[in-house]
Amino acid sequence: MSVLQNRSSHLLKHARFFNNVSITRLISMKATSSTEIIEREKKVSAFNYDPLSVVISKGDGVYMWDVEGKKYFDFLGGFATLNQGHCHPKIIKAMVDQLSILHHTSRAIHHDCLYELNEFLTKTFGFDKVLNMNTGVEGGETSIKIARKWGYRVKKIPENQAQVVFAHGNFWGRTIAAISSSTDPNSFNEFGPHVPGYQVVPYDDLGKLEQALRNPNVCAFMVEPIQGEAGAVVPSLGYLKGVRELCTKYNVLWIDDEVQAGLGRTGKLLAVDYESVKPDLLILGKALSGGVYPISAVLANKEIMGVLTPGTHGSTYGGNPLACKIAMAALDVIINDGLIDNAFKMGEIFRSEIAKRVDKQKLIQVRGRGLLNAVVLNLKTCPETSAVSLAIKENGLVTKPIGNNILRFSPALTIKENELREGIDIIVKTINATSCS
Ligand code: IF1
Repeated sequence: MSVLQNRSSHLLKHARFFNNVSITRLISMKATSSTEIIEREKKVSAFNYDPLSVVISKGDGVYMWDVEGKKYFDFLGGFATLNQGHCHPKIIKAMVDQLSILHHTSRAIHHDCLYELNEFLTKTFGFDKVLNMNTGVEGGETSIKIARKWGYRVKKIPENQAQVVFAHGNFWGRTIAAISSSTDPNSFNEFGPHVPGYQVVPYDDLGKLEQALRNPNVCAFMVEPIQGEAGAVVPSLGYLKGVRELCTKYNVLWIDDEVQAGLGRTGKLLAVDYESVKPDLLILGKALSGGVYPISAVLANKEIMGVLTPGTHGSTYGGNPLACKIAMAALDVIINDGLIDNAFKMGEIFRSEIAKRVDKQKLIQVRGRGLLNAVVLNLKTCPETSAVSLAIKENGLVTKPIGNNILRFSPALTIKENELREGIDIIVKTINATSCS
């Protein structure tokens, strides 16, 4: 049977199905249990995730409820987007108010919300210009395009010879450009050919970085100030200062990926603030919207951002009025509601309690800054983290493993001390009760 005949018979089958079952009746065949929802979701969804077996139907602050009404602490935080917690009233209000006024125009015309957000962003982070995008990975792609164009126009790198350096263990998204720099086979396997002009050096190794930056064709070094996906890997004190010095010395743009570590997550406004250094390009995402809507941004000074001229970059939704209002509210909550200091204080408690109370035979390391933390388990005495995170979920706390022996914890920065201690109790008791059967 030809492809066309095959396609039409498929459509016919579906048409017959739809004739008998109206869309509303289809939707009204609502699932009522987690098991049924998971089953039905699996049937019609790509298997690019293997989610924890919990079906959430409500979130509020640091809490979530599943379809059976069971309450959980959310220590996953929507992949560290929910710095402000679920359904923060200020952010929801900003979104709802704007939604019925103007939610999209495209950047082919001006609207009355972008100037406010970008004035606030440039003032808050100390850069001249903002380029508004949607997802974190678009922020990374945008930064690499700017860096390459700057390389050709300003550093006079020969056309198509520009090199971008990345750190081993980097993760900045799932596009072809992003996975081309990945050192995780799960991310890059069988997606080749990969983007050329990339080089990877060890993380937290200034010697190896300097060797790479000596190449006159290097236009940029893109790095996370704390590696999120690698499991909250904190570099040695002085690394970020060293990155700044080497990038200045070799006329290389430092792209600081703060999509996960930024916006208060590590107990500072930006993770680079721990060493009081400033990158050349800053990427923000995730909590820039409080997990309400995809919003990202790239910040840079005009001599760098100025290489982009009309028509050389863009996005359908980037900088839309709804996103601007949401981002303003999200930033207001982070900066004015004490979330940054709270993240610092709660992080200190989290790491010291875990280090003190988890069975020494089971714990290899607890690491992180602020409320971006990871617990590294000893697989000689502990089951794999997929089983541990399931047991922790049964005890009322949701988080997600990274690999087979790391648990990452990124609760809302609004968490109160008593809530944090309750969550720590669940984590400690569950890990200590596990056995390597
Ligand atoms: C997945 C991790 C978290 C990021 C950094 C850019 C991006 C991310 C430092 C891209 C995205 C997400 C993607 C998600 C898993 C999740 C993640 F485990 F992969 F690392 F949060 F920890 N820079 N991270 O962490 O942002 O385009 O997704 O908006 O792809 O499975 P995005």
